[in-house]
Amino acid sequence: MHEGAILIAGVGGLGCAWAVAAHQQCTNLSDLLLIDADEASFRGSGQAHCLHLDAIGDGSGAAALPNLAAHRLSEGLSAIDSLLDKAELLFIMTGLGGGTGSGAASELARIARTRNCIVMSIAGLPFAEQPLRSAIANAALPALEEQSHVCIRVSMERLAWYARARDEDWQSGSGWIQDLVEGLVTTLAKVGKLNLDLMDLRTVVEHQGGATLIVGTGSVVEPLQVVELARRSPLTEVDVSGAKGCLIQVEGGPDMTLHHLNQLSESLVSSLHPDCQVILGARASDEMVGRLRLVAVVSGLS
Ligand SMILES: Nc1nc2c(ncn2[C@@H]2O[C@H](COP(=O)(O)OP(=O)(O)OP(=O)(O)O)[C@@H](O)[C@H]2O)c(=O)[nH]1
Ligand SMILES: [Mg+2]
Repeated sequence: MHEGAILIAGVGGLGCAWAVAAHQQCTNLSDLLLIDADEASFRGSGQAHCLHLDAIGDGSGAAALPNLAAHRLSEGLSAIDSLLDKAELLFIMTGLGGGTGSGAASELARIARTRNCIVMSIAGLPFAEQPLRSAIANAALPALEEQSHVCIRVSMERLAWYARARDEDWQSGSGWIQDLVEGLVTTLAKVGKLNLDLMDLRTVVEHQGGATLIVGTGSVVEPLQVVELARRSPLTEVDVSGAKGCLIQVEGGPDMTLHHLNQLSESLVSSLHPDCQVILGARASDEMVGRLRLVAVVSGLS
């Protein structure tokens, strides 16, 4: 892995599924690390670095024991040491509510920060009708938020709802998680390439307060509708209008113009905090012809 590298890590069963799906969209720009107590999570992910936390010795899971999982992670650390040392940006994907993700994700974030990594976590929150899992998740979330520069909460309920609407599978992220990570990785890889000051990125992601993800897709002839969709799309119950930091990735086909880009970003930014810091990235690809997609992380929400 080269200097300034981007590492996508999945922790726990759901986190590994999200990470594998997200990494597939940007294999050349990032490395993949899978961490779980259940070896089934590593199957069919040939290029991944895998860390097996065999907490109870039967290969089946951390049995809803977060502390055990965190402990196992620190024991297995030497195996992933060099990966963490070289990574400049770490995405941690996890579903909270079980043992492995709830225990090991925040520990991974903590260790990565001691190596001066920027840590962006995506945390799935359990369905409301799972009280035990919700209790474990609520207990685990503060540590993950504290150890991450940005922690994006994703309600699995909303994810499942969007997945049904898109006819996709929520357990692999229903397309959203992939869109998010691909958008971010391509934006951030470009930030690195242009040699923009990484401090800019740090200030965007270091804003105090909540952070979430918004996504909108639509026709190239109606760019403002794409923004409107994105504004109504946050994967948690928050109002994004006061955001103080914003990382925007716009994608379109070869028919996307600078005017489209300006329209999208100006319309979105005008609804955020007046002093909002913005990093904008754009990418054109043939498969997006006739369409526009906006993916953004907004931070500094009150
Ligand atoms: N309803 C439902 N929820 C699921 C399903 N799979 C995962 N989840 C949710 O996702 C969260 C995390 O699950 P996993 O990723 O399997 O947990 P883990 O981190 O591997 O934890 P352990 O298996 O206990 O070590 C749970 O709290 C559930 O709320 C599923 O098939 N159905
Ligand atoms: Mg599991």
